[in-house]
Amino acid sequence: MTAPHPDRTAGHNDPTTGRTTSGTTSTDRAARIGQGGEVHQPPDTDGPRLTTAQGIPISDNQNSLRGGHRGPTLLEDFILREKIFHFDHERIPERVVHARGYGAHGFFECYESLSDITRAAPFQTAGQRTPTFTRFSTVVGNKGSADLARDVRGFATKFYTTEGNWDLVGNNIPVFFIQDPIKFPDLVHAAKEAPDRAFPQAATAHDNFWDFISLMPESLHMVMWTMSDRALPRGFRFMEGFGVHTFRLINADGASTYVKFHWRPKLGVQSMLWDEALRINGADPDFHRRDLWDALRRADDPPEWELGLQLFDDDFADAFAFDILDSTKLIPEEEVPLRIVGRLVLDRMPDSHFNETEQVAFCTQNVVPGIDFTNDPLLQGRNFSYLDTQVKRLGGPNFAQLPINAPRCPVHNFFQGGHMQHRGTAGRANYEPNSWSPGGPRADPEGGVRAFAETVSGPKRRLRPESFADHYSQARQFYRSQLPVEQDHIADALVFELSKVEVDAIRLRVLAHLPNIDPMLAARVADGLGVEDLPDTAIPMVDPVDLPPSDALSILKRQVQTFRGRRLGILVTDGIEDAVLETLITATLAAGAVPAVIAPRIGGVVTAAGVQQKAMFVTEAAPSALFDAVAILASAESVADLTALHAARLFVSDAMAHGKMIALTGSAQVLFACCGIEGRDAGMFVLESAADVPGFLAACAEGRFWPRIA
Ligand code: HDE
Repeated sequence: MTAPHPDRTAGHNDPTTGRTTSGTTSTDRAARIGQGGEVHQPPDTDGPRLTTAQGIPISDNQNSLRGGHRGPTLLEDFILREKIFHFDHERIPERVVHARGYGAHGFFECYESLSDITRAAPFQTAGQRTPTFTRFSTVVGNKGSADLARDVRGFATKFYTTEGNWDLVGNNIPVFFIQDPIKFPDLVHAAKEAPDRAFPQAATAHDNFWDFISLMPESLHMVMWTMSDRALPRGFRFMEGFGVHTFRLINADGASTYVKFHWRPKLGVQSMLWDEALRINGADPDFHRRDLWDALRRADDPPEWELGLQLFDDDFADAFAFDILDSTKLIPEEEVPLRIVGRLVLDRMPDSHFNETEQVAFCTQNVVPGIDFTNDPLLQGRNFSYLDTQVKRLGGPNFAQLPINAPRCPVHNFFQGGHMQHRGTAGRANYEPNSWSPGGPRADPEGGVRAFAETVSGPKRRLRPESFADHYSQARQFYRSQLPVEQDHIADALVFELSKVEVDAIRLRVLAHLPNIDPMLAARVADGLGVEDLPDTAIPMVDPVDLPPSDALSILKRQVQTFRGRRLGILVTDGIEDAVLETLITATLAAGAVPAVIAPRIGGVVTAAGVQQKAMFVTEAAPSALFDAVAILASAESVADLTALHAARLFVSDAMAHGKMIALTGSAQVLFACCGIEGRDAGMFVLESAADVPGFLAACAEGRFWPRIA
């Protein structure tokens, strides 16, 4: 990539002042751009020459070709036409789901050789690194929607292995809504905006979605997850990832081991509150992408996940209470613990969002020798869909030749032609077998990818196996594995979503399912909606059973105690003590977190010692929801600057309502009093001197101060 030449970007007419900005090589020329007469710009001496797509040098990038001084623009102006033509075609169809995404390059490092269970290239040697590209996404919203929609997140990783590309296309939730791919278009239609009114976008809080759910009880397990805080991640760096389906690992002898893939974030799983999400979607709709961008610019803090495998055999599969081919079910970690086998590190943003993140084409069918499919019907359906959708999106069959999709190992075949082909077969041999010399590539019976020789038998029918019939037991297990505050959030989310449903019958049909999950949950949601009498409970195909709670399903039971990678918002006024501010900033950085100074004016404040402290945010642009913890450093003489500001009062009352750890100077208590907050709870820390900072930051590592809001 070539950086734009400063002269070329800077030399333009300011439309408001009518004056031309400086920085051009010729003041005379700059003054004349956009004014009368011809402007012949000499080629820049220290930058490349501007050309058309055909490489023809351009003499004037400011004026189109006219007949006469004030005459018509000429059709002959191929430079104008080519530029506009190319602009007109800048967009490609957005993904039909997972349209809004953000990606980064990185690598996978294997901790130990797994050659006894798989011959897959990334798992052969301890310490071996495989380059990767990972794309995170929301599912329902369009490309321009906000990051903190209540939604599932995609977590897709392309491994550029020495034996071809392996795509692990997963989500941050380990189960899926449906059991059969034939229902996928119905699910997505129901979840996206209604076709007549084209709203709501990026939200499932509407009649169509809940109508579908109420008629498809198999979806209720995943609905418990999407109503939980898992659907409101703090950032991509704080999400788990799951391959969802059961796959196979195949070793060099052809032996198969079943596997489920799990990504574990090093920083722990962390989520936002719904009320925070509402604030953030307004204040910073790019909250998640900005978080990843910022993290990658801090060289010392690369986002990292560990890869865990759940490995099991046919005996376990036969004995397990559910069908391992049913994607609406998970295998609790208590039954099959994770074996941690490697780590994924993201270390580089794409040079171009479009070229890489938009054009990356994940296909679940991309498996390498040593990894194989199972008969999970959903996975089989996906194997068709992903290839098909890439042709539509990327315009032809040669998308694997785009740099982001191209394997980083030799590619040889007899494919030819098609849109945008630029890898030709050399010579005459474009078929096989042939008797030419050289005759081109040949199949490798030993080293080539081979399907596991599973025995397949039985009548050809359209049916749903009976082993898929229990739709409620794991939904109940999920709900009952949560801490009370997490259960509250699930109930609140159901009340919110169902309150947006306009048709009573749909709402009641959803309510009819809830007693099968948990009668108390049903009663709470009915109460929250003001429904006096619960409808008759839906009759399950198979009666739900009580499964043991699984701690791994709760975010808070597994919380990682660290402030690393988090953000501290520091609201300041003039006249604050330098030692407190400096220590707070230094200690926050030392904890691996990021301090952000917020002030009533972006120019910042003047400290007690007369130092100008610049601000990163102006108060109105920085609701406390954007930060993991906050500090309010106000001086006695200037605290009135904050009490007068609605945004500052909201900053404080939101921080309290969202259970933030809060530090404050004695003088800042005036601001709290303005918000009706008297006294202090154990999540509030007075910062009178630098010595008070460590205690506060230690508390920040605990996350929220739940007792205040639970
Ligand atoms: Fe997808 N899904 N999906 N999906 N999916 C797509 O492919 C599909 C499913 C997932 O960042 C599409 O390139 C079907 C489960 C992710 O580019 C499409 C079925 C899981 C991404 C498609 C499923 C996923 C997609 C749309 C049911 C978790 C984004 C654009 C049989 C394991 C990848 C595209 C990226 C994208 C089809 C179910 C995850 C239409 C038919 C289950 C992370 O092909």
